[in-house]
Amino acid sequence: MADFPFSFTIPLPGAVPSRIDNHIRRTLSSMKGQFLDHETYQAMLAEDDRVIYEVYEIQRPAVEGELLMGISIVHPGKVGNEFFMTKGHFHTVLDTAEVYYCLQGEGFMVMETPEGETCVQPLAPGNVLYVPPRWAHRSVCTSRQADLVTFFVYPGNAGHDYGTIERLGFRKLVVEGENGIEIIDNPRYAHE
Ligand code: PAN
Ligand code: ZN
Repeated sequence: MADFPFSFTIPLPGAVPSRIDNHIRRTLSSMKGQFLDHETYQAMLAEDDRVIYEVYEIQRPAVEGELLMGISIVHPGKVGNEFFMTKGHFHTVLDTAEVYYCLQGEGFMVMETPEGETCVQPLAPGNVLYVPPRWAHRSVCTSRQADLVTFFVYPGNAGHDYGTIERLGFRKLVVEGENGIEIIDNPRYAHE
């Protein structure tokens, strides 16, 4: 029997969807090794295991033909000079794409391919970002006060490979430099 169509709303501001099947909260402790400044990371963690980002998932079967949707909310903040961000991942099925639609806040999507191409695109309300197949992606909130809120859609069979990024890091980082927001080469990037 075919599934029945459904709809839900994403009221703004706030963007907490009217339908939520799963709510994920990622805290500082789940980001071990991801931020450049390990010392500041440890010091912050000793004080408080704060929530860095949240995801509201609308669940569908994780199979080809389905589309998985949800809302991603990255909170404002920094570890040292580096802005709060998602863990980031490649899709396990590398040849799967994703669409992000920015609803609130400001930031960047940091992307790279396994071959080492990089691309960092700004996110602001109204921006639609197409992440092509093969590109790892991480969202970064650069606002001082506002959450970075995006709506995403990706193929049901995509899967998430977090291990590659946990091992290597991303080649580019988004930091607060002397002259404002800067995109820098990751000095800790671990070439394989
Ligand atoms: C998004 C991300 C979400 C959280 O749904 O999963 O923004 O980021 P991490 O998965 O890197 O923790 C997506 O890209 N799904 O494929
Ligand atoms: Zn993805």
